[in-house]
Amino acid sequence: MNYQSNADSAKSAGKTGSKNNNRPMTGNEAIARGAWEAGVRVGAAYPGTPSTEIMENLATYPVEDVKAQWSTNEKVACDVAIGASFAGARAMTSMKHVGMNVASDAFMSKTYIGVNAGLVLIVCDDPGIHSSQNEQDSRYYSRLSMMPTLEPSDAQEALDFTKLAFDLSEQFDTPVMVRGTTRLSHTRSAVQVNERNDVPMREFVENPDKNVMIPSNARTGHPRLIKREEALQEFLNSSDLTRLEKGSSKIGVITLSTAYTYVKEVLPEANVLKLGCSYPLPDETIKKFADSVDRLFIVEELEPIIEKEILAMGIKVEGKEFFSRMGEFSPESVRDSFVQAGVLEAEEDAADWDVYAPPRPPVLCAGCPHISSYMSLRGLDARVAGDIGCYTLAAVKPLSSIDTCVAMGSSIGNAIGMAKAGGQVRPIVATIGDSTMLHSGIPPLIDAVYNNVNITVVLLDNHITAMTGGQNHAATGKNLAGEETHRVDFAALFEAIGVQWVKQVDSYDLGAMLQTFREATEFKGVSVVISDRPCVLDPVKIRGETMMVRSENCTACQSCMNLGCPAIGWSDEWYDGHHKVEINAEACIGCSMCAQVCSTNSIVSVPK
Ligand SMILES: Cc1ncc(C[n+]2csc(CCOP(=O)(O)OP(=O)(O)O)c2C)c(N)n1
Repeated sequence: MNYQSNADSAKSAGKTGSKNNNRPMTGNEAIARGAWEAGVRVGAAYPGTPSTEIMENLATYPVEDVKAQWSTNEKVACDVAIGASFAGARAMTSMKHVGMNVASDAFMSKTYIGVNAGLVLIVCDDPGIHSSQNEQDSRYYSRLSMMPTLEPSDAQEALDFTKLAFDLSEQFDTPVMVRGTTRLSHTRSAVQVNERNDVPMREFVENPDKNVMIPSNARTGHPRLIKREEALQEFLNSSDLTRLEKGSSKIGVITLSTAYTYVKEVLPEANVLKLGCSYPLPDETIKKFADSVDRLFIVEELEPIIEKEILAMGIKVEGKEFFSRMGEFSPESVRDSFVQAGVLEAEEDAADWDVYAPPRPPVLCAGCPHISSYMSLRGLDARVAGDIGCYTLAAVKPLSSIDTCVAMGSSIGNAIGMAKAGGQVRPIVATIGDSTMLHSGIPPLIDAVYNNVNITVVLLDNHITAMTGGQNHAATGKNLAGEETHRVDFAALFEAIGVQWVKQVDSYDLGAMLQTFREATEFKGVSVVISDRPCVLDPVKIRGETMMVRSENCTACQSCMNLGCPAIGWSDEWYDGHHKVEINAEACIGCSMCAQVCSTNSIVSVPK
């Protein structure tokens, strides 16, 4: 099958515009483009690095072509795409790797059902853990759900494979996964674009035996899955998705994804079998390739998934004994591994690439409203179950005020468990951001009320999904397109759940915060404090009066340093053997929290 065939039947001009159809695109932009060219009509996602820009980009295409939306979490997004496919529209959902865990309940059954219109699930893994809570390899989900998985190696393939995924989905009656990684998502390269293939809507197919997953139907669905795997394997053995690049027969390398580009750079002469699909595997092609080389390697990032499957075919292959199971590959690391394997000679003056940028600790922004919440919790000596968002940075110095953080939405459940376990002398507090609360904080909050535990929940409401770059959510009053929509009223929601004690407080008022936390933790039952201030970056750019230090008054007590505000630094002046402090006027946003904690009233607004 030629995976560029969609271009031939393109109809509408849409965003193509100029005659030169080459343009620089990141992998994420190319995925959105590929989906649009494939005639996708509905897209839904929850943000997560490195996948976020896929849905943001899809939303830039004409709304008459495609309706793109933020959903409250990945499971909802996946269900929205599934619903659209049932209704006859080509549909897509995108997520980061841990989003797969959230969505998995839906797609684990959907693979049994199959599709009506094409259904594509994009997942972006994060080898090297640049911005995640773990390094899981989503290809295990391909096996678990038996969902065919395409793995592009550059932005051009990101576009082509996404388009192809819709065709395969309909041809083989299955959702199809396209798996990328951080490097693919965020690397820009030239991409040939084409016009949209406005694939017509299909009729809704009334077929409860196939579409309703009750046990009797699931029992017939399972053998369908196994047959489909065989059919896909047959297809892949003759498809140009599996590409042989002939070279010396001494070394054969099976590789895929961005690892392929590193192999080509490091071993340009090698015999390479490039896989476009990592599940199922083109078994016959692999066997023939293995027979044609003296020594066979598999170069795959993260887990030895393909390696084990090749070994299970009875083929001798070398892999993870030389190529790490952890972290992100690079041309340098792949070269080093081939040196270790004795394939390449070590280069004496190999590189100057052990020149690294000095490490910089992650910090919250100057004036970040999360700072005061954690300062106040420190004042209370609370046991803090944290969650995932910008505020997780309060776990590190100087705030050092989060005790645990597991996964999105875990904080409240973890706090319930701590309370149920007993033996805790400190007040038990769960801290959770507004986007995370909507994502997966509501069911555990209901659980807390239902099971009548003594915990305090602090909703860190900065009115945005800050961690992933400032996306709207159901409590911002705006949708993905930036249009006005209903805004969830948190206080009303908590009261409806049955929380008896709810108070909102301005995050910049440290005294009020501390007092409110004290009252909340003294309450017997579930209490919720809404710490309320918009993020300093979004949606409103806050700027109060810039602060300065009256150096003559500063006694270098360091109280302001406890905020961890990046606008505050050491000055060249000293008091009693300690550095005094100064404020960088460019970075200061005038939140005044430093003035509130200053023990000598040395911090004041810059006189006008
Ligand atoms: C299951 C899952 N989905 C998505 C993400 C990516 N992510 C991390 S935190 C976060 C939301 C942060 O927003 P919020 O809770 O409002 O806190 P803020 O960053 O604004 O302080 C997202 C989307 C993730 N880590 N895990």
